Amino acid sequence: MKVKYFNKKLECAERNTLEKLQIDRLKLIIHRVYENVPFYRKKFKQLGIKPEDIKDLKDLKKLPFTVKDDLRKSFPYKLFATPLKNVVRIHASSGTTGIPTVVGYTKKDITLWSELTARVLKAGGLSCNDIVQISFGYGLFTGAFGMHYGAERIGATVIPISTGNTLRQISTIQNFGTTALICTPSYALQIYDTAKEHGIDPRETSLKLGFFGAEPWTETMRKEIEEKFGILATDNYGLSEIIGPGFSGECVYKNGLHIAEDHFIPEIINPETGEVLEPGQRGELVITTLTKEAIPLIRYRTRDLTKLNYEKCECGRTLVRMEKVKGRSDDMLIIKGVNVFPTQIETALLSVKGTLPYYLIIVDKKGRLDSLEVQTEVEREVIFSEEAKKTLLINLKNEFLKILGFVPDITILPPNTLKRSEGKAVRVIDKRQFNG
Ligand code: DLL
Repeated sequence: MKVKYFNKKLECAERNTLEKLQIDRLKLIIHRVYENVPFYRKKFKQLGIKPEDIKDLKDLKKLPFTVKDDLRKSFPYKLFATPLKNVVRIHASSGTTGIPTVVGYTKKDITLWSELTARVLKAGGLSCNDIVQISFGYGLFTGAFGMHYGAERIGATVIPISTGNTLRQISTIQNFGTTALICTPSYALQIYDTAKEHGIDPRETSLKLGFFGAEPWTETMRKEIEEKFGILATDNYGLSEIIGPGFSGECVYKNGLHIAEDHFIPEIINPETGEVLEPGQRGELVITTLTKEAIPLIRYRTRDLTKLNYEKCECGRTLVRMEKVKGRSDDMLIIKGVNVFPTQIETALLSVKGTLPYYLIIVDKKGRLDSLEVQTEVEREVIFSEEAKKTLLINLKNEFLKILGFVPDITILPPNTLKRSEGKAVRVIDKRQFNG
């Protein structure tokens, strides 16, 4: 397989070189937040920590966590470590609770961000010969702008089409000769379905690569997308609080997402106790930014669950790899005492022939017990055959038993019933707060 690097020296650095860089940068950033962000100064003082106390990477765990609520309470600019006159860009994520979290970038932050997205794009196979269609939404969301600057930095030809108008997405792929598609995995599926409805086979187009992310998606979903489009599909992870896409991404070997460790320190903690876990143990990802100017964050709790692998990758990169994110700790449902992640339901559904990759999970209360209903679209042929319906239901029940240990209520629906998403898909409706 052809391996490409954007910054080989750093992507393949020896671990001790990387760690030396990390500790030097950590010391600087700790001084900077202490001096410039009252929120951190107060927190450090409460814990009796002075910047000079941070001498080693091991000292990181002495530092306090930062959580999403700290950003909300600092709305809009109170966590910024630099005067607004130095901030050239604002992004925000809306979330579900109302107050958005606002983040800023200095000119240097934007240059760094472009380098980091250039790295993940190159790792996933992009080159200056590619024509890149960016079908993430341009706006306050970091997905489109982040990938846009990285693709330009590589010298690829960028089509900033944004999301939506799915038919136009397809004609653009055809007319402009798009070779790489960038969007959420759920939107990629919608592009596929719309193409098929219009008699176009995405496998026959010029597409070769897909860079997907911004929401959880399973290996089964990846396989489905790769087969449907005839492309190599890589996963990209990031969050606006930290920088956006570019934090980590898969290389062509698709075996974990390389984290840009020269700019971020990842830790994995037990989400209940906050204790730092050993490499290889799964828990909540915590990130410290080392070089961000506008809004540096110390030990930011992402709520995303993953584990870290420090082994050198087949691609030659030494940067630690994080496992594909299976979900957020706050996405976890507890049904009949069993922990369930939406991605487990996706794996079960897509393992059964006849289902379509569109589903909705409805959690409710029946009396005092929680109930789980899984609605899934199935192929048209299944809907019209009692026999096929029966077989599909038996197979689904077996898969659920194997993966979840119990069988939820299953509702099968004809194609095109569930609401489609152009950005992040909504997979779960929790009615418990209304009916509890
Ligand atoms: O989703 C940034 C991004 C854009 C990443 C484009 C990749 C590609 P936010 O809108 O702030 O930022 O949402 C961040 O989305 O904490 C995860 O829960 C989830 N998430 C992002 N990427 C992945 C992924 C962008 N590849 C939140 N797999 C994060 C699973 C993901 N979850």
